[in-house]
Amino acid sequence: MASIGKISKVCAAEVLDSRGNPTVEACVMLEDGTSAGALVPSGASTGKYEAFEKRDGDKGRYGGKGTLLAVENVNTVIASTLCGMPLCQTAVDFKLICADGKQDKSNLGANAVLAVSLAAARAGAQALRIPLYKYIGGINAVRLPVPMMNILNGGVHAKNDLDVQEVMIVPEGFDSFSEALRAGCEIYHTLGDLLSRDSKVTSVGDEGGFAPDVGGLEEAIEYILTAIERAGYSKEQVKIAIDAASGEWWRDGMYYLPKAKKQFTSEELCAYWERLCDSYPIVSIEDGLGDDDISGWQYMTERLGKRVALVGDDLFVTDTKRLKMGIEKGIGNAILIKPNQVGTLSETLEVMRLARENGYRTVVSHRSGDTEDTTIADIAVGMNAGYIKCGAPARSERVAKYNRLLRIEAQLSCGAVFSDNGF
Ligand code: 2PG
Ligand code: MG
Repeated sequence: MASIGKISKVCAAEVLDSRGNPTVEACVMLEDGTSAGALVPSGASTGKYEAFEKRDGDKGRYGGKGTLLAVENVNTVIASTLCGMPLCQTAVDFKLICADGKQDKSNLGANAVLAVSLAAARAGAQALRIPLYKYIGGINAVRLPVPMMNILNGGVHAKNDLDVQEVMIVPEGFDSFSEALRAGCEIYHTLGDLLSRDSKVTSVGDEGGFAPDVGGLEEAIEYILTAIERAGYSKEQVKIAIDAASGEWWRDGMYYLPKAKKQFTSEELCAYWERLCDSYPIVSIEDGLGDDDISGWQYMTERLGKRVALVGDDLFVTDTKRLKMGIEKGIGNAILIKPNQVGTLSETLEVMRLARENGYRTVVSHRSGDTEDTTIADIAVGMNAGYIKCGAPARSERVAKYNRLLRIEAQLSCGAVFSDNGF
């Protein structure tokens, strides 16, 4: 039987993400010759409690965004910490956490740490000759996630007039992942046709969704609903989700929408979300309020928590302590999972387990600056997450995740389960 040997080499290099910014690619090699790599993504609307992403700060190189320091940390400190130890994921991640020593991983950089953590997992799976999702979840890893496809971009991801960052379709009323994905692609293409018919721009934002000027969120949703219908699907099959990323609007206890030039209190913003849910088939609102507006989140959860998923992204930052705080205070009912918000695979899986035990739904997510790395697809299946958010079916760094899920579905064959419970 195949077994996992000791780590013989750890190294890294600076490569590029989908915005042309540097990021870290790490490689872990084992004594038996197994070798695997992983790349880390990078966010734009980052929460203030996220783990620290190390950048060189040298303005003469990539505007200060170089990752040579993080790469150097992998090639020196991390390599000497891990080389010679047997590859056990939790032990590797524990050593990484200790080698950094800071809660936010600001010594070595969460980008350095995560690249190695994910590469170690890939090497482990490869050594055992099993797919990564099985390495993560064993024989329980059978559920394909419902894709939450961000087909209309705004906020800091696009230079249009929409303040809300993401308007997504959620094709959950289908028998299989591939049929759900097909519906999502057809709706995306139909939306493009509708926009160009109305002489709107069909250029795309960072996550591949269209980024037209639409005169507000309601109009954006109306366009999408028309696209769903024109593509031959119903509102029962395909729902709507939004990521407000409202932390970007929060200043001195108020929400200031920079593009619409409107301002709201927490209660007014909640009332707005409620009206929106009354009018449209919305199943999920992510970061409907900001990460420090805890009393606002309590109010929003009381008001809306029974009818929609209230997803904490910047609120929980994939962090066990933040989620525990949320559970205690009764805020939100779902958590976005981004491995680079916390820095290791083990911590990512731990927060997913905590969420499950406490009835919070999990949505595994890409970042707006992403790469060809598809690890999040395997995490979603390995942990039976239920949902994945990885952008529009456009741009290879997004499509790579969908393609990986198509391959996993084919591999699982009739053993594949597609989410049947819906938000
Ligand atoms: C989000 C993400 C991904 P970013 O807010 O959910 O869609 O954006 O990576 O810029 O934080
Ligand atoms: Mg978000």
